[in-house]
Amino acid sequence: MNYTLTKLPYAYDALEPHFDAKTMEIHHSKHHAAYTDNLNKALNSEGCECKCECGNKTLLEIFHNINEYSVVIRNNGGGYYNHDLFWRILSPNGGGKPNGELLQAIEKSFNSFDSFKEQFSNAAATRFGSGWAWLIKQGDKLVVSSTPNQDNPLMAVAEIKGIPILGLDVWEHAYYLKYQNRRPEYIAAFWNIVNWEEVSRRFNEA
Ligand code: MN3
Repeated sequence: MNYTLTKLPYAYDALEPHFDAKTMEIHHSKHHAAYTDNLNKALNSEGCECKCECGNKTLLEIFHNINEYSVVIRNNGGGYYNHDLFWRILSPNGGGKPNGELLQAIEKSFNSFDSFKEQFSNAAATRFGSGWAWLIKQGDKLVVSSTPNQDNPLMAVAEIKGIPILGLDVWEHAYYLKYQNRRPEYIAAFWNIVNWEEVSRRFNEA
């Protein structure tokens, strides 16, 4: 089994001025590419021999039993999956608010779209060091959470588990070239390029 680097559905400079082209290029062609290669190498070398036969399992099954796998598979499997989600929930035509069932679910779980945004932004700003902020589906409910490193809410080790429908990478590699230490500015810029159509699709599928 081999995972393939996600093809971006837009050009590297398409998310300017919010996410700059150079950061997008390095983030996708270097960071995401490395997670992809290292995941494939780990699955091919340790996967087939290990007791859990991880080489034959899907990433979701691996995440569900992540304690049985190596740290290399945890970090690179998460890195592969998280960035694949991240690129898809961004769009040069994004921003604004979701509508329909997703908006209703957000309002039901957080009282208002603005209080959801505030809670998510706060989770992203206060995640210490490297990690991700998430909007996840837990049954009928939507919940905001964050995870360290390349962990995600699908992993058995996550403090708060659920199906991620929106994620924000808060590793410094995601923003340092343009925003340096100003993570809150990067988070504020993110809202201008969220692809709510894709988030709604994931919400309906979850
Ligand atoms: Mn990243």
